[in-house]
Amino acid sequence: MRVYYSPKHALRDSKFELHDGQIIEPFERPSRMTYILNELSKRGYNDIVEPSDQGLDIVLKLHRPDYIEFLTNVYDEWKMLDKGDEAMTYIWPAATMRNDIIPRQIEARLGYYSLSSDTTITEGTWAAALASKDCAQAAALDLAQNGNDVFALCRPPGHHASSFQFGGYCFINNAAVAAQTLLDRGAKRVSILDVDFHHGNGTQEIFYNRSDVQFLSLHGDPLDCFPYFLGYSGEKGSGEGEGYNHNYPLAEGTHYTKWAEALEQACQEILAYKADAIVISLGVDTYEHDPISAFKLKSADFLDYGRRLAKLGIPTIFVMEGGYAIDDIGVNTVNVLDGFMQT
Ligand code: Q9C
Ligand code: ZN
Repeated sequence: MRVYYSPKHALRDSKFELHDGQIIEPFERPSRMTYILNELSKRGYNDIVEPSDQGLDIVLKLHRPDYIEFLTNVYDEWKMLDKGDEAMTYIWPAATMRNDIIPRQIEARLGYYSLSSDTTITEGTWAAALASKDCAQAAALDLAQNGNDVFALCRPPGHHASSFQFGGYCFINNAAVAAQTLLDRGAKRVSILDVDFHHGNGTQEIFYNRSDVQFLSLHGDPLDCFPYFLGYSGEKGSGEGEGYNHNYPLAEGTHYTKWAEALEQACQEILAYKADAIVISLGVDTYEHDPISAFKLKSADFLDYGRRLAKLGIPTIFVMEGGYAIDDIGVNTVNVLDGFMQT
């Protein structure tokens, strides 16, 4: 299986994250990629390609132009104002205030264009996010042209990024970029299956009223788990998109047997939809030792569900999302790919 990867991910190197009322080293850090690359090489995945610049055309079909312009310029603006090294905010358009105003002040705009305080913006963040998106887009083009299953080793991740908000360590929705690329290259129907521990709120929002993309997500029950305000089972899609959104919220502490039952339901929906291609939002933060998540999957379980995904018999792109148990992130990620390839 070919891997798309860019060393430019390392330009995203934030020094802090707000967590449990403290400032800590971010969970989403560059060394995550080192562990995955080492395991790939150990198991003979040597076809690793750096993508070229894929431009912004596809991105602008998914994200609002003012959001992309904001992300392009925000760090330079921030630095001109002599603030700290990393841009972050303290205010959001709360439900009791107006959300139809885009103020001038920079923290206010950071609040308008974000959904959480866990994601600062550093000097190299936008360059890294663009390179990450290029991995997903080049992988999708490869699949469209050659029919090969591919792995987009994206960092920063993407599934929390909505049409106009960053957060949850995400800026551009890489899985959405992969799906849109496949559609633009002739696919009629694409399923995005999100197996990251967290609900893919951004992906859901982007495609909520469309029928050409089916979105399915297995995740920690948002009553207890980030992103809290989306990902409930009653969210089915709207307008044209009604019936094309499927959420499988699962209780904290869920073990593989229960998780695999939900996966099986999602697989049946994908088959009924007759998807031409599948994008897997591959987060391995479902792992039992993940520091910020609450499922109980063991390393061998990743092999098992890789095999299940292969049985669908549909061309597949894996897009890297979360996973913060860094010592084991390589083994768990490549287990999914190996399980998929063995079948
Ligand atoms: N205590 C992904 O897995 N972090 N994102 C909030 C606050 C949110 C995870 C931490 C977790 C986002 C791609
Ligand atoms: Zn996650």
